[in-house]
Amino acid sequence: MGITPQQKQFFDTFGYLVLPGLVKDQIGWISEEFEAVFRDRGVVHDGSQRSVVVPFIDQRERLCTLLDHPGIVNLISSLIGDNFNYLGGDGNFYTGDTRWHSDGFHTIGQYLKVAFYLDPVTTNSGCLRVIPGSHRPDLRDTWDARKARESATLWGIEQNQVPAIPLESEPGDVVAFNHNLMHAAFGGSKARRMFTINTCAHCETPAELQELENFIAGKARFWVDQSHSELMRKSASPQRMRFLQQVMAHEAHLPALAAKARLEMAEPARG
Ligand SMILES: O=C(O)CCC(=O)C(=O)O
Repeated sequence: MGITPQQKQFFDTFGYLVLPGLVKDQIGWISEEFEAVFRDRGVVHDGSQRSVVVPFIDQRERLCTLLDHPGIVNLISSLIGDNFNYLGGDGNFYTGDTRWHSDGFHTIGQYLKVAFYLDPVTTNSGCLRVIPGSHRPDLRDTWDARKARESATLWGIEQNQVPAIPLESEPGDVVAFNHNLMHAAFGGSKARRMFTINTCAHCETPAELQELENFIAGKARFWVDQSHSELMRKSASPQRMRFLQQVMAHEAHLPALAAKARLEMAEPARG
């Protein structure tokens, strides 16, 4: 149950792929578990700003099993290779618009986000919009699409008028995209439920490992000492452990960075 060569080619060319209904059969318990994470943590989302939990699927044993889901594992493996790294992810109640951005920019390695929207979302009610091709490193410095946040100055249009593809989705659909891809969302509710699984290709070279360690260092802003929860690791089968091991071996620098962040920040980051 992998993806077709054409879907892989589409992803490489445009930077994203939508799999309609990939987890449709499981969406009932996934939504219940989503709510349980926030309830257990005592997070009351009042709609004034984004509420976020990092790492997310790690918080509940059943959600951890999404990393064992054949459809999800096949999707990620088909896009970035076997033995990919699970990097954590976030669970969110989004509030309103998300301005144009990419999730960093990697010229080394392959970084992939898998997103699950738990409410129906359309073009003007908060679905993810993407600028196809904006993930390409060779275009980064020559194509102004990466400056979409400056649309008013550059092109005299609001951010929600920037030409883009809206990835409208129903609960149970899965949206995968390259971290480099420019994305945004407009017109969503003040309690838009969405969570992600972040991954990267298994690192083979010193430069790729350094990039991985840099990515892990960025987690300090969430005040976490490790990338995965103990629950995620303790409940892992040997099959799942393949996705955890390289990250576990390369996060020794994180606790000191998180300790520093706790001293310097009033609260963990919200994104
Ligand atoms: O759904 C949204 O509002 C934005 C999602 C996003 O920016 C992300 O996951 O990086």
